[in-house]
Order: sequence, then C-alpha cells, then structure tokens
Amino acid sequence: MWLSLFLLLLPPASSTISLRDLQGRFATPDYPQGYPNDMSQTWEIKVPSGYGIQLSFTYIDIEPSANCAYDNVQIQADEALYPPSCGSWTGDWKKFHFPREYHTSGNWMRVTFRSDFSNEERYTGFSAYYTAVDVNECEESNPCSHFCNNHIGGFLCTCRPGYVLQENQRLCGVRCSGEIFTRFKGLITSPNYPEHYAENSKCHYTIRIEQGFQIMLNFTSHFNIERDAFGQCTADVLKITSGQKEYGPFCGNRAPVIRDHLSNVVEIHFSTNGEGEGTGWKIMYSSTAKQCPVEILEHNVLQPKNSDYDYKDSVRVRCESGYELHDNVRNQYIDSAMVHCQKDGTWNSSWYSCRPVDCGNPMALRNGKRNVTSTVYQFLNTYSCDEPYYKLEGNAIFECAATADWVAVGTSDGTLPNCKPVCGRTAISDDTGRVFGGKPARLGYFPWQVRLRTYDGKVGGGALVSDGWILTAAHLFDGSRQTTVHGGIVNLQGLSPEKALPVEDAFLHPNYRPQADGSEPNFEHDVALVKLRARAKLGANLSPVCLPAAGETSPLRAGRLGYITGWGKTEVRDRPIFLQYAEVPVVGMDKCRGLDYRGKRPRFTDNMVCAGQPGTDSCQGDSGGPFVLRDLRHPSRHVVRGIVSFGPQQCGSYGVYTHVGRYLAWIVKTMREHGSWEDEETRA
Ligand code: 4AZ
Repeated sequence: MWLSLFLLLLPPASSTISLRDLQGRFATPDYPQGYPNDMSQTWEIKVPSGYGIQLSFTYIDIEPSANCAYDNVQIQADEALYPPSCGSWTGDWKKFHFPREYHTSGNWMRVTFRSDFSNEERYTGFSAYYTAVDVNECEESNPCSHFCNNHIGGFLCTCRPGYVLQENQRLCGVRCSGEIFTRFKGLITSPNYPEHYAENSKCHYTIRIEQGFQIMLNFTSHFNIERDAFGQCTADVLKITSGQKEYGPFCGNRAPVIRDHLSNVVEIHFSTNGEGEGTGWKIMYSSTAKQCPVEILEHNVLQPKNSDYDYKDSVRVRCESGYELHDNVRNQYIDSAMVHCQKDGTWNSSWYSCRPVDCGNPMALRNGKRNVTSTVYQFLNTYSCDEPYYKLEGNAIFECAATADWVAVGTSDGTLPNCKPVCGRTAISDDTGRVFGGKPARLGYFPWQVRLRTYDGKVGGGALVSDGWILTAAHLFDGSRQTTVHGGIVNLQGLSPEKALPVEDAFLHPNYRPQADGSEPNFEHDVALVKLRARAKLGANLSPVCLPAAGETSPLRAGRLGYITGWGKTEVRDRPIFLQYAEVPVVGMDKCRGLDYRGKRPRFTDNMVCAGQPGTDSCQGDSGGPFVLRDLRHPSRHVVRGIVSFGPQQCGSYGVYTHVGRYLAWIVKTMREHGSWEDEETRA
C-alpha cells in the first residue's frame, strides 16, 4: 500500500520516440495488450522540409473520461495543440468524435499518449501510421512573383521572359545591374522604357570615363517614377552619386535637372518596389574635358589666350605690366613659365606668382615729406612740404609705375617737386615804431632780417630772399669781401660764430663803383648778394622776404609806408642789442637831395628810393638791411623794395635806399647762375 501511494506521488514515466522516416507506424506500449497505467509516451515525427505529414489512426481504444482527463492522446502540429482525445473506435469512424486523420503543412508533428494510475477496464490504446506528403506551396501561399512550380518536397519560382529570378529565389526582376558605360556620351534608360519598368528590381548603372573629363546628365522630359501614398520617393527611387555629390531621391513626373558638371564617374541607382508602377526615365549623358580656370595667377598674361582651357592644354604664363613672375621654389624672378592643365582641373602653377614691381623708397624731398603706404606697383606717394614755410611746386602725387619708377600720376614724368620757400611771411601785427625812432622787433616779425659783419669789422643788415641768398648793400664789402651772417635772431647777445650761417661768396653788382670819380661818394648800384654755403632751414624765425615782381622799376609812390629794420644806431644807443624796426614813408628824392652831406655831393639816380620822415630813419649800422613794403596784390606778404644804402652823417630824417625793383634781373640772374649747392642733385 505504501508503495502505491508512493507511486501516486511520482510523475508518470515519460519517454520520447523520434520518428524520422518518410513514413512509419507506432502504437501505445504493449499494443494490442492493454496499455500500462501511469505513463506518458511522446512520438516526435519530423520529415524533410517541403513535406507535410499525414497521420492516420488505424485503431483507438483509450479509457473514456470527461474531457479525456484520465487517459488521452494529444496532437501538436503547425503550432496548434489539438484537444486531448479518448474513447474507443467501434468500427465506424463517423460516429467517433475523434478525427481519424490529421494533416500538417509543416514538417513536424508531436503525438503524446498519457495514462493515469488506474484503469477500471482493460484498454488496448491506439495504433497509427504516418506518411510524409508533399505540400503544394504554390497553392497554399504563392511565394513567387511570377510563376510557381510545385514539386515533391518544395517549389520553384520562374519568371516571365526578360526577367530574372532575384537572389531570394522568389521575386522576378530585370537584369539591370553592373552595366558600365565608358563612352564619352550615351543613353541610359530605366528597364523597358518608355513602357512600365519592372517591379522588384535594383538597377545599378555606372558611367566611368577617362580621368580629366567630367560628365553632364540630361533627363528627357518623359519621366515617371512611382511615388508612395504620401508623395514621397520611397516606392520607386532613382538616386545619382558622383564623388562626394549626391542627387535624389527622385520620383514623380517631373524630370530633374542637374546642372553640375559631375566627375568622371557617375553611379545611377534605381530600385523599384513590388508594383512597377511607372514608365521610368531616360538620361542622355555627355562629357567634356575638365576645364582649368582662365586665370592661372593674379595679373597673369597667358599665351595662347583662350576662352577656356581643357585638360592637357599647355600655356605660357607671363605677368602683366607692373608685375614680375616669381618662381617661389627657386626664389627667383623669371620671364615666363610653361604650365599645364591637369586632370583635376588645376594648373601645375602653384609655385609661381606675379609679384608687383617694387619702386623702392621714393626720393626724399628737401623740406618736405614722403607719404607712402607701399612702394609697389600702382601705390602712391604723396609729397608734402613743411608748411607754412615751404610750398610745393610741381607734382605732389607720384605713382609706382610698371617700369619700377616713381612718376607723377598720369604721366611718365619722374621730376620731383620742389619745396619752395614761402616769402614775405611776417608775424607782425599793427605794432609799429621807429628804428631811429623805432622799437624792438620780436622774433618772427622780420624773419628775413640777417646781420652781417665783414671781416674788416663793418656791420650791417641783409635780407634773406631765398633759403640760400641774402640781399644786401654792396658798399658793406668795400673793404673785405668776407663776412659773417647771423639770421633768425633779434637779440645780438650771445652770438657766436658757430651760430652763423656759413657764407660761400658775395656777389657785388658789376656796376657798383664806390668812388666813381675818385672824390665824390657813389652809392649807385649799391646792391650785393651773399650766397650761403648751404641752404638754411626755414622756420618761424628765419624765412625769406619776397622780391619785387618783374617790371617794378618805376619810382615808388611817395607816401607808401614800409618797414625798415636793423641793429643800427638809434637816438639812444650806437649799437642796440635788439633788432629795431620802424615804419617810414617813401618820399620824393628831393627830400634826400636837400639834406646836408657835409660838403660832399653824392649822386642821386632813379636806382634809388628816398624814404623816411623827421624822427624816423635808418642809420649807421642799418646798411644793407631791407626796406619792405606790403605786397598790394598779396597783403599778407612783404616785398623788399629798398636796401639801406646811405644818408647824411646825421640820421633822423631821410635816407637813401637802393631801388631793388631795378635790380631784379641782375638778382635773378646771379641767383640762377650761382644757385646750385654741392649736396643737391641736379634736377631736370
Ligand atoms: C650808414 O652810414 C647810413 N639815414 C645808413 C643810412 C643812413 C645814413 C647813414 C640814412 O650806414
């Protein structure tokens, strides 16, 4: 008893039998004797794929019970688990609720028999046989897109003419891959164009032409590729790639336009879905040689000059005028170079460049400045003078020309401008006084005033009339021709020879004869020019007075006022320290003639001017100094119209002045003839 209880607790003994043959029989254990209690037996049938299984029971006798809960046989196949069955076959299968035959389309079936621990009667179980049966896949679920051919154990898809079976062995597409176009122009269409293209196709076309050429694609207007339900290109798709460029996906009814020049290799991919719903596309392709740019270097000149250059073209490169061809590798200038259009559409010219010619630093301008941002071709240099003491004369703006010379803009003229001294500038306001009866001048009032001291001790004045010349009286040189000149000062204290303006020479008027007849004084032609050894640097304290205009030779109009200046004798001192100045009128010559010359009878001529007024006069020590009048045409300018020449011993009324206007020709001629300085380059 304890043993049977123990058995109750144990699971039924179970085993599995594998059946692999194309057919076979099997039955419950001990069949046709009664089957044992408390057991479980499974038969697993497996036939080759492509076959189904037909199972037939030839006999069944299993203890009946509600829902066959006690003993039963149960079948599992095609992923279905049939309800357990039991009962006995009485000879008429129709009366038996349990099907006699089972069919599977799969190639696998499992039959399980179970018995519980007791049988009230003896039951013999079942016997069954199975056979592998062919499955007609073509009927069950047509897996082929065109034709399905069933055979025992499988099926075979075949295609309509013009189609080939795809790799999956089921779908039919067209053979449209692997085609390579190598001609320079051609035609590519979708399969069957302009009829409907094939479904289930993956077409891949390649255009591959020689390197150095580029491909252009032209779609013809008949273009029709199926869109998906959303209008997107996912149903049938045309895509084009070339190098890094991608075009598409294209679909719909409008032919795409590709304006780009593509590389020498173009890939065309066309894939269709299962429907083949469009009439396709047609591409006419053409090609051109890859073109090199028409400009190789900036500022180049090419020979031959073409409107375009193709792969393999050669051209001679020079530089346009103003530029020079530089070989950057050898670091040298060359006249020209031969370069070639390469297959990638570039010139092999990377180591050349056209460099602008360099005019170098423009010449320095005395008393002026250069202003230049670059010294290479077409850059400008603008000269300016040190204003307001110098004024530019000539061309101010120069351009670096192709010849590597600086030339005046718009010309080929390389003549430098001049910074000409500005004459007649004075800082004096209406602050008047007298020399003899004058008052001290300030620096800048008479910046042309210089002081002369001849080597034999005569002192006098002079006037700067350019930056290198001093106008003075000839009689100062009656003794020594050598003189010391100081300029740019009003105060004589602390004058040293080092501060003097070095003198080169003195030029006396050729007709000046101090003692014409040997007895009477003669100041006729009392005019001289002193040439400085170097041009003086002009500024606020030192700048020239203007010379009269040509033709101003008439006697000066009486009553006109002018300034006289000098360090000559005043009412209170023989040698004043400060430059004195006074304003005096021009008077008629009779005023000078009528003075007391202590028995001497000096000559009076039209080459002299008489000026002064009682109480205001020049005096001993003022000789050579200027008598300046305002320029009526340029009122800010002062013009030297007289040179202090002579007068009676007793100063204080009128004095005689050399009429500068009557010596202009000699002055200009002398200054011109002797007007060059060693350190100066001669200019055209
Ligand atoms: C002189 O001997 C001199 N009053 C200069 C000017 C005058 C007289 C003499 C005019 O240098």
